Amino acid sequence: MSTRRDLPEAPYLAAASGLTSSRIPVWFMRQAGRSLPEYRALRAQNTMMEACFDAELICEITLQPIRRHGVDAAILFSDIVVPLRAAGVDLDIVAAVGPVIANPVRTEADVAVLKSLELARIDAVSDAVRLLVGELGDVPLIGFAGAPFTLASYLVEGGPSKLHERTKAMMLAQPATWHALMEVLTDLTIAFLKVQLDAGVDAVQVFDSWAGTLSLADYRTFVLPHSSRVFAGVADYGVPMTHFGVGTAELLGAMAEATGRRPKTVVGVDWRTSLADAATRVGAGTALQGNLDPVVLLAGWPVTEKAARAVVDDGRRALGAGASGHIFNLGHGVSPTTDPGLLTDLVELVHSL
Ligand code: 1CP
Repeated sequence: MSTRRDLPEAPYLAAASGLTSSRIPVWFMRQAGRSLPEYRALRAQNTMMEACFDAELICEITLQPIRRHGVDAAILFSDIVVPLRAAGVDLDIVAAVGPVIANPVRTEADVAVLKSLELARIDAVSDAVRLLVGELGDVPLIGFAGAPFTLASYLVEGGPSKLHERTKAMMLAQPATWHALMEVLTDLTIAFLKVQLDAGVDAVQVFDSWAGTLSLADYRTFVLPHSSRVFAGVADYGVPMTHFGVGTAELLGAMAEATGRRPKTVVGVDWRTSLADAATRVGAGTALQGNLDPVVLLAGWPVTEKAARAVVDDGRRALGAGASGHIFNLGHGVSPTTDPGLLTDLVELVHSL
């Protein structure tokens, strides 16, 4: 384990740790990426996969939104499928589509093949983290991984999906195969987070973006034990850990449970649930992150300003309801068509409140 930076003044780390911060911290999921012209210029010369396995490019793309927006945290530029690729799964990230898996995982035999996978070192990722820790000054760096369910959804469907039908069918009809797959993915997720933590990231976020497709009962039976193992597997590092998903109103309590409700845990909330309501759902002592609807930014500044002020007010109510901190974010990622100037203005506004 490497020595980590000590950033006691960083508002993001303070809010995530339940301490008083000097201002409301703000960062944006997908802040690095297609909304930025400087990102599109770099990507025109490199495929997404090339970028994800090149330390200099990872570093540059991670820094772009820091320079431009003055956000309170950087998120490592990578993707949730990078550890699968590094372990030898044949996949690509296709422009305007997302991850596409050459041989989707549908049977017990397919899972058996995955079992032999092991995450070796991912030098580009560790080198990039070390470079970034040197470049970022007092801005914390968030590492991340996909949660086992969301990774499984790409592997089983073969690519992006709305209803996750094959994934849920496997889960319900072949529970032994399902749990075997989730075991493998849990190990891979822990290993990918450790690569980043050992190289020096200051916090981690686990993206279970598509868990909201499940009922609470199915989440508890088929997902929670595995996601809990992810958080338990990296808890010893003692850094803030965030658990995020979309459409998870009914799952927020269980998602908080998966973090182990250790000190320094954060639950991400989308725009469908008020932060005050989320605070009662997750239980006292957990910080909340969110939750401006990313589509609001497409409606222009006056609408964005009003909605952002409402999120900040809601965050204050959440603190009153027991949340240990509030980190301002969108309820999901920045839409590629967002005017980046509005994101910069939004950071300034939240910092002024
Ligand atoms: O700020 C950042 O962009 C950080 C880097 C980052 C992160 C945290 C990327 C780069 N991807 C992710 C996580 C990720 N990847 C998630 C979880 C977060 C979320 O819900 O948004 C998911 C579900 C993916 C899978 C993925 N990769 C998608 C979604 C597809 C779908 O199912 O709808 C897409 C479009 C990608 C490609 C991708 N990843 C990242 C970028 C910048 C891009 C676009 C690549 C390009 O065409 O330039």
